Amino acid sequence: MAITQTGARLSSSEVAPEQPLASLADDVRTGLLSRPRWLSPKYFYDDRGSALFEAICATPEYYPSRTEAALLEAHGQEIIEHAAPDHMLELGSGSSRKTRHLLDACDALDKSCQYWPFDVSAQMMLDAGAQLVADYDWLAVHALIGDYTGGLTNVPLPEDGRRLIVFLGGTLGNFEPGEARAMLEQIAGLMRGDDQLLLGVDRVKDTATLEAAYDDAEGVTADFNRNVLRVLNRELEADFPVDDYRHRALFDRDKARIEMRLGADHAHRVTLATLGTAIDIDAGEEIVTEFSHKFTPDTLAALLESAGLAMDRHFEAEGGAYSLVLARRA
Ligand code: AVJ
Repeated sequence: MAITQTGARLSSSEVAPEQPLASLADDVRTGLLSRPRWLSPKYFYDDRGSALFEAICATPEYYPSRTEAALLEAHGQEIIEHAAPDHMLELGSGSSRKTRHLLDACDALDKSCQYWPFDVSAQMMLDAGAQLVADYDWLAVHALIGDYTGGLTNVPLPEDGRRLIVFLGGTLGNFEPGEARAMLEQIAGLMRGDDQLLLGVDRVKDTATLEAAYDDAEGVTADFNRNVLRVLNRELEADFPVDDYRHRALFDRDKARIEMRLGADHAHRVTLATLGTAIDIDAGEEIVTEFSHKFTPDTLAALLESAGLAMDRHFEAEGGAYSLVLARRA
């Protein structure tokens, strides 16, 4: 595996998936020909989508990101004292903005460690990594470029040293229950005796608060949602009439999840030139674009247990609005 040394304490390498990942074309063919039609939320995140997500985090309605950041700031030292990591592997690290609370805690406790961000967006990781090694003179950053949903067995963590696996942002919530369990089992596979998982998940709460968080008044989330159609128009030479699509976010209390959908009021045909196919969308028909599962303390503990993990610490936001947990191998 080729390691690119970008600076004394900054390197990057590609992590191959365990098995070939479905391509955009494969996923779209499968999803759009299904009923109900669906598209994978991972295709939201081109540069425009990533910028829109950052803007969502700044809306008054979308509380998860800032609530999690406040928990990390409040409990950072306790987390680092408990986990005492030599290596911190973060799945879906993005801008690593929230990770700084953990690195600040390492700094305050004079506990150095090595940081292994794992993300598809190489440039964002390298830019963030360069800033991190500049700001923390004891830190080494090894950027891992790849899609962590492709499996973790090729992650090149050294055998020695305690590991803290960091999985924040409520992203586990985007996985359907079976997939979430499989993802946690993959993570458990990287954990030995003293290793820990730091997991951030959103909590079940009143429907109005949840639906507002996924349908802000300014319309940023609506734009973020429609962005997946722009990605398909660009990448698959499709001709979705993007602005004709209406955004909807519904909380399904039985399934404890937010469902984001896109629907057009008029019937129309969409050609996907790259796939050599066309689909006829009925008036009012909706495409499911994201699930965001919410947890209770019980459903969270049950999910962890099903993956061979046990909760060590549970940091809850006021009113149980958000959960940050430290878990070990059971
Ligand atoms: C970054 C995936 C956790 O599901 O809450 C934000 C993405 N979707 N607004 C989430 C998202 C709509 C977010 N995650």
